[in-house]
Amino acid sequence: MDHKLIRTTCPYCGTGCGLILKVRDDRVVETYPDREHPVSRGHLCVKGWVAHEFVHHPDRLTAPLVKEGDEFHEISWEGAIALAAEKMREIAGRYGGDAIGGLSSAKCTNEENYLFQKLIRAGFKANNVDHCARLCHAPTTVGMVQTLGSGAMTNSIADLAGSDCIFIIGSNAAESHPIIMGEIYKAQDRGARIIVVDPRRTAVAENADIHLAIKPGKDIPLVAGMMRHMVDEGLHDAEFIEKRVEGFEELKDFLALWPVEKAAGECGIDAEVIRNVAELYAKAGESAIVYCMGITQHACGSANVISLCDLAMLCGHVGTEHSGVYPLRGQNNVQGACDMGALPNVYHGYQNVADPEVRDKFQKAWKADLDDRPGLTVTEMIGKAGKEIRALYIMAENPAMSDPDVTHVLESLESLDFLIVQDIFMTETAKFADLVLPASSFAEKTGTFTNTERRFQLVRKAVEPPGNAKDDFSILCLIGNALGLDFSYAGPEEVMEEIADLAPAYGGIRYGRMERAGLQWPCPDEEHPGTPFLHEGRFTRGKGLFVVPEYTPPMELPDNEFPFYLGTGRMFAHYHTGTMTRRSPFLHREYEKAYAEVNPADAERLGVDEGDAIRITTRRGSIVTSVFISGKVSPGTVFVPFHFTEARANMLTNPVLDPQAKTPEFKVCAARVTKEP
Ligand SMILES: Nc1nc2c(c(=O)[nH]1)N[C@H]1C(S)=C(S)[C@@H](COP(=O)(O)OP(=O)(O)OC[C@H]3O[C@@H](n4cnc5c(=O)[nH]c(N)nc54)[C@H](O)[C@@H]3O)O[C@H]1N2
Ligand SMILES: Nc1nc2c(c(=O)[nH]1)N[C@H]1C(S)=C(S)[C@@H](COP(=O)(O)OP(=O)(O)OC[C@H]3O[C@@H](n4cnc5c(=O)[nH]c(N)nc54)[C@H](O)[C@@H]3O)O[C@H]1N2
Ligand code: SF4
Ligand SMILES: [Mo]
Repeated sequence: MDHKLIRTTCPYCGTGCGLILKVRDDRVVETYPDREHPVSRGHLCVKGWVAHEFVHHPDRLTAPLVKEGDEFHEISWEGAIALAAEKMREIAGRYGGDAIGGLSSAKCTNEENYLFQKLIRAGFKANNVDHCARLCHAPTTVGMVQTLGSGAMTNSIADLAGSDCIFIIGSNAAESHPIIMGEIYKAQDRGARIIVVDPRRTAVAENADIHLAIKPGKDIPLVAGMMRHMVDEGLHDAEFIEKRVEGFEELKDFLALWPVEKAAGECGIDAEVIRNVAELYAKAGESAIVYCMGITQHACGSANVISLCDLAMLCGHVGTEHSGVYPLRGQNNVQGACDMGALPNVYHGYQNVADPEVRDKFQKAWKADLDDRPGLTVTEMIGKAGKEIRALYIMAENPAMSDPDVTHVLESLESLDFLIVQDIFMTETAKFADLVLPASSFAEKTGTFTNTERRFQLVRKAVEPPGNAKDDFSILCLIGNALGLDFSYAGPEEVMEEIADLAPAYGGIRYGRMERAGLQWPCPDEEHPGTPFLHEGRFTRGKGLFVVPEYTPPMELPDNEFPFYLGTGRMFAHYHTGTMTRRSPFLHREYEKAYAEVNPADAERLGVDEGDAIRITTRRGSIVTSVFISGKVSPGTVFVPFHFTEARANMLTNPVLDPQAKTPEFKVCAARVTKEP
């Protein structure tokens, strides 16, 4: 045979499907599904089937680049590493270690994330390290930790197929998590009721038993109305609450403020419909809640998550095999990047930087002096760039496209004394860099990703990186050593041993145990089989806690000047800032150019046809894009995917943040739409 087959893990979304890469002459020529994979069992979505297509794209970065004037020039790796270390050391010497910020990455492996946060923390005695979870599921961590005690998905993906009722709110799983959607359809085939809450009539909504086309940002009134009806009618699980949850009196006081009719008025859903879905969810044998960015990307994102955890506990629908709360994690390794401490307030395993015992443990293990003050978040580092933050090291993130209000982001990147970008392509962000480091894609590295159900899985190297590119792990070791840290690891497996030794929840995670099906944490020791679902018999925090969700409507609503609701998000064929999927010929053919979904009635009023150019303007900026006439959006609403550089959705978005999680309100702002001549 002139080819080899390599089993690995999909680099796109947090489902973590199993891929088999077919390699010939050091090139990945095809991708197949892995029939024995515990999650995907022989299935892949369209992105997975062509996951190899961007790997050998001619645009791949192949040599380190340094900027001189406005131009990039190739330099040697020795020169690049020395420059990176020297600049960061010089800036830390002049302004203090907390003038250095690091953006780690949910696209990179656990081992790389662990090394990245160790490099920032031990190298500069600062905790300024964060990653794109801030723009995504940070409210999940805040909300779930307060109520249940753990910020992770309570159950496993396969458990969904056995649920009796699935309440999907703010998730377009049919496009964003198609393989998980498959499990939901299996449940529906068994007779489970599927309820969908989404302002858009997505494919998920289309196939549901009931679709609630809620007003954007009004989920708390809806859920409060449902809970009020349950308590009024005695549909709640009094025994479960008595035994396992505290704070019920406070929750009832809050529900007293939300009679069903009032909730209906606020969220735009009929009171009878609210009562009906409350009964379906409460009375079903085992009900699950599935949510995603429609819940978290709001100024009240954390409170939204809290209200969903309250709902699950009120009915005792958590802590069993087919119930639970499912935040669908986005990036391939966003669960892992959080678990590995690529966050400003915790080391890996969610060990608090401010806890003196924890700090002491890491100081000894890392032989370094560490800071006990939490660092800055992504949004704060970008906001303070050029001021408190003088240098940024960005590994595998593209904030020039993915952060809100990008006009300001570009100014921030411009004002830094030194910017290092480590990517596989020359991104919009890398164009601002002083130093660009060419890294490796998933197909060119070894390590682990952790999927949305807390499953550590192996990533296996199939081919060599192009040209002089190096894998992220090696680059981090070189920079770490140049900074005087002892980063002389033999390889990723040795780093996993350090990870396991320093965090109890991962104590039993070892490469040799993950060959077939990976391992789901908590997995405290080498005999432990891993944990498919959490909170059985006891919540991670002991008793569950009903927290009163603080409702705030969206910060910017349509008015005379900006009469449309603008929402942003995703579609099935493209991924985020498009660096990978837009370089995949197959996916590019599916959707070649930027567009905005416009309701037929609005299109007629604006006098535009399919494909016509329109200008969308908000208080932040304006873009020109093309019309996609679609009944998915209601009249008075436009939806813009954020995958397209030529019409950046984030020129438009409102940078207001959820006060607790610091996540931007990507899902709602006010816009004006006009026909372009
Ligand atoms: N094809 C593809 N798949 C992806 C990604 C990708 O870029 N492309 N990205 C991955 C990542 S990182 C993530 S985080 C996930 C995101 O996955 P999703 O969250 O499913 O994707 P979005 O399109 O951002 O938003 C989901 C839905 O929220 C709805 N929504 C907006 N506002 C509200 C509201 O106020 N209330 C309610 N109830 N719903 C609302 C929107 O109409 C939209 O249909 O997808 C992952 N998978
Ligand atoms: N308007 C709007 N904005 C949003 C959202 C929204 O719904 N609406 N969603 C937000 C969400 S949920 C998320 S998660 C963020 C995502 O925001 P980002 O993480 O900034 O977006 P990505 O395009 O995934 O960026 C990943 C980068 O890593 C590079 N890369 C891929 N693999 C590797 C690797 O192995 N090594 C290295 N070194 N580089 C690699 C890619 O080329 C790419 O440049 O966007 C957020 N922004
Ligand atoms: S569902 Fe996600 S992990 Fe699975 S093949 Fe598609 S993009 Fe990859
Ligand atoms: Mo995300």
